[in-house]
Amino acid sequence: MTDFASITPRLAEQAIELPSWAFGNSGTRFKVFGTPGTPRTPQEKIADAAQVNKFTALSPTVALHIPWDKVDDYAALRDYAQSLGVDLGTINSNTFQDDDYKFGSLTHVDPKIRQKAIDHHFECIDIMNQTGSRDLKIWLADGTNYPGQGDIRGRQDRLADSLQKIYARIGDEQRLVLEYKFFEPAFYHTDVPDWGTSYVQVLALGDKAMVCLDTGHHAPGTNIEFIVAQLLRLGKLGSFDFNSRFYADDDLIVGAADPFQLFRILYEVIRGGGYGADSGVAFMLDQCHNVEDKIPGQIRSVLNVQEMTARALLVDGEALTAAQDAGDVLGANGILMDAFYTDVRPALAEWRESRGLDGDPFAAYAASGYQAKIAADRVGGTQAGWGA
Ligand code: PSV
Ligand code: MN
Ligand code: MN
Repeated sequence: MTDFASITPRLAEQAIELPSWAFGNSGTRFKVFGTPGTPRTPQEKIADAAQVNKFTALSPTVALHIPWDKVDDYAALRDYAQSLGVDLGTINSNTFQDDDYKFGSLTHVDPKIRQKAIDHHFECIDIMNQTGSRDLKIWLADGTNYPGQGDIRGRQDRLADSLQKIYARIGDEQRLVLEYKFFEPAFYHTDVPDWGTSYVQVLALGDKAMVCLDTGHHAPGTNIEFIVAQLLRLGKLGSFDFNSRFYADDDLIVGAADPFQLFRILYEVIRGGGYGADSGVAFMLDQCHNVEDKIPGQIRSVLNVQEMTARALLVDGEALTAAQDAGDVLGANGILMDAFYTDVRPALAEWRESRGLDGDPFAAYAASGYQAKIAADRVGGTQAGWGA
């Protein structure tokens, strides 16, 4: 197996973008539980995200969601973020909370509503120009509930047309990333249900359009690492939304439900050249913390990604290829499993300390007093939440 010291330069390259919405209250259709200290403004969400980076050095950027994170002055918001040691990242559009979008947004049969959704994306691109963001991420709730409800082929054509118009505004240094999800809120068909649909749509747009893979957006049993390998092969894997699922789009802490799956995904990312700042593959979290504290939830998440990345980097690639080529089925499997079963936590703690960080970021945050301070300070106002 590769030794830990040799992988630390690669670990130092790791950057995982945090979603602003992870810091707000969220829940299910049954109940949204509030947490003392929950941010009331985009600035407070960014301040909380900066805490995650302060203790882990893993999360230098924060993704915004428009209009949830709408402000008057985005340049000032960027300055504020930078003053806290982080930067603004991906801009996420939102075409799923307006009555006009009941029967679709970019796919809607009414050209006026399609144009409204396209204009919203133009606004997002204007914001990207002020925040210096590279990626516009589009996730669509568009779809139908009943067979016959809509013309699924016509909707695909309208989607292509709408995306074309948005793509035409994407700057030279910017990208459009199209996320897929197999169901919910539409239950019969979704207009971008799978990686193949996202792929054909972005392929038609051009080089600056890529696929976003959200780990929670697949049917049970899907081999996600195969999709990773295929998209990297095709040069179209733009970004990840990391989270965990047990049942559907649970948005739980990445690596919590199935660390082995996360390891397998990260192994394919590294093997396929998708790891590191120059790879063009962005790592993001897309999570909600319904019952746990949000900042520790995000700290645990980035540490889970770091731990599984370290294990994936430990795989002895040469020995694995040799075993594969020799048809040594169990030998090859054993090489992968040896890396997966390695507890990298002590080595990571030591490495963190050598970089001036606390060896246990989770405990260091708990001891910092920040949680009690925000609970005391943030009284009054409306707490920000998913959909606020
Ligand atoms: C809805 O499924 C969703 O979780 C998508 O994954 C988006 O990335 C996210 O919301 C934010 O829009
Ligand atoms: Mn997502
Ligand atoms: Mn989702």
